[in-house]
Amino acid sequence: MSQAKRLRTHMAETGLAHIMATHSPLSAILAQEAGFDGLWASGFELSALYGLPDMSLISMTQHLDMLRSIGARTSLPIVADIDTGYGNAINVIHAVSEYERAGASAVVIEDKTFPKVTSLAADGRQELLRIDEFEGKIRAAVATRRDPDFLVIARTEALIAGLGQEEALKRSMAYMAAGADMILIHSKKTTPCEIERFCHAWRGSAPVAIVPNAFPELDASRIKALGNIKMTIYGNYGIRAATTAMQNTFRRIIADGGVQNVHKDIVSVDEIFRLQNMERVKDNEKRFLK
Ligand code: SPV
Ligand code: MG
Repeated sequence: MSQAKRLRTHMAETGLAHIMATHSPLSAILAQEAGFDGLWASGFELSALYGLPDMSLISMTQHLDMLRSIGARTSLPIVADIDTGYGNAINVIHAVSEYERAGASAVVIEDKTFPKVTSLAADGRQELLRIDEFEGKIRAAVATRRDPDFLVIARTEALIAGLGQEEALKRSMAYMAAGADMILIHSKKTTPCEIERFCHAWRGSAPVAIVPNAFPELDASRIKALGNIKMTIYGNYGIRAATTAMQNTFRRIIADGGVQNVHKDIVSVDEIFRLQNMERVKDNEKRFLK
């Protein structure tokens, strides 16, 4: 069974896939060990890893390299955040074929113009494509995938752009008709009201995906109660958690004048060895080094 099929089956059987954002193979290993159903190859997280804003500055090659490295060390389905698809429908054809070959189980393509601006920025420049142009990008993605279970997820930024619910519903319906398997609806309101309203009004047969970054109170039980959300993506929690841990540790080392206090509060080197699979290296040394 392909990873994509596994992801579809999981959503059908459990009603909700919990997808954790990753920016590195290590963060992906930790997400898998924690019990998530899949991994989000997040543009925001990878941009932040490079110390850059999430504004189409990271190249497709950089993102693909990271996705391949993540896939090499984990066995969960990967949902690739391909932003605007790196250009027009022709670029989408190239991107989908590369991401599927690299091991992704799904792509999320958003209906913003290239270069995009991160969705959650206050007063961000949020320009949307014409609906028919984005429909072409969705049709191109669907026509390109080789595995019929590979998910093409259309993300509308209509609410992010302040265009309102009617525009979000109209766009979502058009993208579903163009062949999208799911609709990702995003909002930067600090309460889930916009998302809940959208879900109540959504009449399409395509299930919904969300990224509850700005409204963390929308937990799994509240999501399931809405009925049509089948995927929740924890969009920037990995990089924020890593940043919190490093900020605290690094500041303490400076404040304490050494590592004498922090070393008790961080994982041991043995734990890193475990995550690096050093045991296998030891076995191989015994087998092959003479
Ligand atoms: C990402 O994680 O890159 C996303 C989610 O697209 S958000 O940053 O909330 O737009
Ligand atoms: Mg993104």
